[in-house]
Amino acid sequence: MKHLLDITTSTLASSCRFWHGTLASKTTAQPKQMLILFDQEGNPECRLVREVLTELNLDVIVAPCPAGGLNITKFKSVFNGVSPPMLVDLNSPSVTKGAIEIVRYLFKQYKEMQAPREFAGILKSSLTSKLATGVRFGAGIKARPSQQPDLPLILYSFESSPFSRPVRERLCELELTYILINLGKQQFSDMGPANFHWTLKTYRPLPNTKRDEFFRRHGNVQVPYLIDPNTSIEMFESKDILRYLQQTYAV
Ligand SMILES: N[C@@H](CCC(=O)N[C@@H](CS)C(=O)NCC(=O)O)C(=O)O
Repeated sequence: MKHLLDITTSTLASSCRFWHGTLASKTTAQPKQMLILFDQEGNPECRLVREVLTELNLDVIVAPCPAGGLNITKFKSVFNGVSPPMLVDLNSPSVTKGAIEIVRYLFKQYKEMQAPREFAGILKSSLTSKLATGVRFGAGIKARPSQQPDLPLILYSFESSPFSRPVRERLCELELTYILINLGKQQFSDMGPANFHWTLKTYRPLPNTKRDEFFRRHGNVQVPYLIDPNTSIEMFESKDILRYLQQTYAV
């Protein structure tokens, strides 16, 4: 029942944002060094950045900074009181702070264009993003006591995915650093849940994409999908992943 409520409010949160963070560009090229995002999953500004990362099809190392946790204290002392979101790009190299500046930077650096109007109009976006945080009752904002693994976890997801959001929230609350592999939708037949695709033919992702690689490995595309190199587990199903994170890392 709790999980059903979770998925329902997560779907509502995506609707508040008009399902931004669903579609992804067809290019799959990633920068040499993975981008690093200092993030707080439930923070309205951080959401705007993650939407753009999905849409530009960029993967990122997420360093979660929930309120009241150890990371945010370190983060604020090193970066002079700045709050997330903050993006570190070792390729340029550069450090960019705040949603507006990061969104502009990402479009300029990785799409060679100015941010489109809907992203530049950050005020409207931030209101709907605050609403999205509200319908999730502030999940993914405050730290929960946790024990830390040696290696970052790996999560396949895309920003608006209602099943992936509760997993990202829990990763954030437990301050677990993870590599976020974005598998946004690149064609019409990618739409829909994992067990149904909008095509009369046999479903295939676009060739030579991250989705295609995932499909070849698993015979389908489904997110969330978690890999934990610390325990060698790999798993589908949001409910099972949430239980696993709680049992393995919450104290
Ligand atoms: N029962 C699964 C459902 C997962 C699911 O349907 N995920 C959607 C995204 S929200 C998906 O993978 N859709 C297929 C796709 O993106 O190609 C769970 O709870 O994790």
